[in-house]
Amino acid sequence: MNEPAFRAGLVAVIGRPNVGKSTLVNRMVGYKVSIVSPKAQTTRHRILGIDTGEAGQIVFVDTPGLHAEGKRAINRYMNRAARGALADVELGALVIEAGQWREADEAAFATLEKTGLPRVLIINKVDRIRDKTELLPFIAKVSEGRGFAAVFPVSAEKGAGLDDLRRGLLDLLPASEPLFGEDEITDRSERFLVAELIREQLMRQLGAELPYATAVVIDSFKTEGKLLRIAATIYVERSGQKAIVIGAGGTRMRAIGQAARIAIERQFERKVFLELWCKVRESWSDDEAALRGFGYE
Ligand code: GDP
Ligand code: K
Ligand code: MG
Repeated sequence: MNEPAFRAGLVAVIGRPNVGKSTLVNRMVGYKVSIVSPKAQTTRHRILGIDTGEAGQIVFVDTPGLHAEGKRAINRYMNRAARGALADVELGALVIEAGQWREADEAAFATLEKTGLPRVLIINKVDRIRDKTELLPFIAKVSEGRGFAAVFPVSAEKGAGLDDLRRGLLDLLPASEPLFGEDEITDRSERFLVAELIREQLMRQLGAELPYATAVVIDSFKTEGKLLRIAATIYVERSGQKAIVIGAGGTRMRAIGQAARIAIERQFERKVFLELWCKVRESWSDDEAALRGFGYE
């Protein structure tokens, strides 16, 4: 008998904010390629996460959740990134939360359906369902008439159901040579990942609204022997926001810097020296030139 063919292809991971798309992609590739927080719009870019095994290579395309067509340039950028992720992929994976099908899930489904791509449903956060007998009727209800080629209940956080997911996705991908090198994990640079790890702390440590007014730019990134020496600037839109990011006597800035440094050290397995600045760039999130300068293009 012939060896089963190696399979490979791109899978767009879409869904409303906070269903766990980035957590899932990180878990599948075994590396943090995409930052995670309990806030919507944590993911701003289209990011590849590459999962290579014996049987094939799944290239996950993590996306910002689709938003109502916002007025601000950053929202248009994120929507372009989310829609662009649906171009040139083999498969669309809609991620939802166990037990929930909201209007925003319906909207994400409609976007996926319009592409005409083969699609699967990933039901994440099954760890939250105490009574597992509720899961089967839920699966039946949400998959009814929606044309999913397969349905996968998983917990990205607990790592449940992920082997079945991997096998199931590979079954739906074409026989193909690998699209990326075996040891490639993402299409993003180390500089980008560092900027994102700093932004992750802003998402987590700042209050409800402020994270959306922040962007992070890496000013310098140097390897000095075993040390990684990084200088970065956090941009905000107004001076009042700068005062909040810095905090009384610089306490908040120090806490952000320390948590980011620890995260970067863990991810890159080296000692890190991180110097953080905070600057105002008026209304950067609605300024196309500023956005390009900050890496949103
Ligand atoms: P995204 O906006 O869809 O990319 O969602 P994130 O990956 O940023 O996750 C949003 C929140 O859901 C975070 O607080 C995650 O820790 C949490 N989360 C993700 N996956 C799971 C899961 O399987 N179970 C539970 N209980 N929480 C999860
Ligand atoms: K999130
Ligand atoms: Mg995300």
